[in-house]
Amino acid sequence: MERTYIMVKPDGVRRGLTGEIISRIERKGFKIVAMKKMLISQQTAETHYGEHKGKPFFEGLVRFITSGPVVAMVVEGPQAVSEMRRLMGATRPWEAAPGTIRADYATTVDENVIHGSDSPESAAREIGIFFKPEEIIG
Ligand code: IDP
Repeated sequence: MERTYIMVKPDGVRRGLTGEIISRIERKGFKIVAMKKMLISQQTAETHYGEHKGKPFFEGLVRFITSGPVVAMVVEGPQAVSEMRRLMGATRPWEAAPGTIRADYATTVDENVIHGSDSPESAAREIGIFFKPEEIIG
């Protein structure tokens, strides 16, 4: 069993796609072991996206992810990290495989609906940023 950090980004929440995304995760057979709607602070956004600091899109990315509520989740299942990346599709929606969340619901790289950890190490780090251990109910 593996856990990954998944987040419906502000564009997904604004567009009413939260239910659709939860539904896809559940239909796949994965378990949502923690979930909350929240506003991300500037500081948390900069920590979460720390690896992109200094890149030209960093400031815009932080502004976007703090622009409205997100729905943060911990998703559990076999190979959850790589399988959720596969369900999400590529970062650039026009490169995402048909039938993936980003291919079906996004058109631009800066507003691409969903975040998912890219490795088990990132997952552990990101889950720790957004959830207290007691908020995770297995
Ligand atoms: P990921 O979300 O698929 O893991 P990352 O490369 O980790 O992709 O980038 C994090 C987020 O930063 C992306 O989801 C996207 O919203 C944003 N991003 C990445 N590259 C660009 C870019 O070239 N322009 C604008 N935003 C970008």
